[in-house]
Amino acid sequence: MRCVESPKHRLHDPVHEVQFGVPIPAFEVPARADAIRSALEANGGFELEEPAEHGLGPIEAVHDPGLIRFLAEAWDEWRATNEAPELFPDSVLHPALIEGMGPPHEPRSPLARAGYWCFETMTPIVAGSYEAGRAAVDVALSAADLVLGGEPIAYGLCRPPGHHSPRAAFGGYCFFNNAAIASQHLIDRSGEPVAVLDLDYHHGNGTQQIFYRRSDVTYVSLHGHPDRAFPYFTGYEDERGAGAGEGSNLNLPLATGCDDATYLAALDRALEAIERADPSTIVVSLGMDTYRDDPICDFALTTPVYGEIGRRVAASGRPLLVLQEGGYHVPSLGENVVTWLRGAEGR
Ligand code: SP5
Ligand code: ZN
Repeated sequence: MRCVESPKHRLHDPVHEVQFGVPIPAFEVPARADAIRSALEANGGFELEEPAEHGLGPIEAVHDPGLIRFLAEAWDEWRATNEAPELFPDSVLHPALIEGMGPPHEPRSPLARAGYWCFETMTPIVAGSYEAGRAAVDVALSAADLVLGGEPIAYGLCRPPGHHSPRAAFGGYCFFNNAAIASQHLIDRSGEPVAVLDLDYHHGNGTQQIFYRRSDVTYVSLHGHPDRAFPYFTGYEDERGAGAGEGSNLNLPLATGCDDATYLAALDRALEAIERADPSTIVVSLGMDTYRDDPICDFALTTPVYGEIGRRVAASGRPLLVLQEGGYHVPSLGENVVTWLRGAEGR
């Protein structure tokens, strides 16, 4: 199987995130992608290649130009007046602040701008965040090109992840929405509809938002129920899409402790919905934070079930573009990803 990876992910090396109001060690760290890469190399059945640069065009096709500009400028602007090694917002633009009013002004200071574009306190901008985020997009697009070129399956080792970033904001450890950008690229090149199957523990609020009113991308997600799980405000079953996208969004929120059998039953429902949508390609947002030992999540999946999940997804017979999202138990990441991909390849 051909896989795309960029060493530039290491340029995004955050030290902290803020949870429960205090700085704690960052979970979304370079060691995650390094562990997956090592496991792919050690296995022998995977060919690793570096991405080709695709420029800003595919990102501009999905994201607000102001968001892209901010991410490109933020670190240098912050550095000009601050010594702190990470930029976190301290005030974010709550929608009620401007209820009944016109569009807000984008602030000038980097701190205030961070609160204009970021929706939480877990995704610091550090010196290399933008370059790493751009490389993750190129990884996703290069893997998409492999599928467009006829590969039945390709894997993009994206880091930082992407599925929490909507059109005009970032957060949840994500900068650019790699899966959404790759999905749009597939549509632009093929003219055919796609489905995104989001298997990260967290609801992919960003991907859902980007395609909510469109019928050419079906979004289907299995995730921790928002009554307890980040991103808290989306992921409910009654979010079914709107306008032209009515019925093309399916959320399957799951309870604490979700085990292999419960997960596979929900996966079958997800796959039935995808069959009905009849997409030309399935883009898989693959999070390994559903694993039983994940430090910030509460599902109970075991390593062997990832092989079965890969098999069932591949049984659709459609080309698969598999893109890495979350997963924070570093020691198990490599084996779990390899097990998933081997299952999908039928070996
Ligand atoms: C891509 C991705 O997986 N992003 C996830 C971002 C989740 N950030 C942490 C959310 C807060 C979790 N609180 C955990 C409590 C553990 N007992
Ligand atoms: Zn996640």
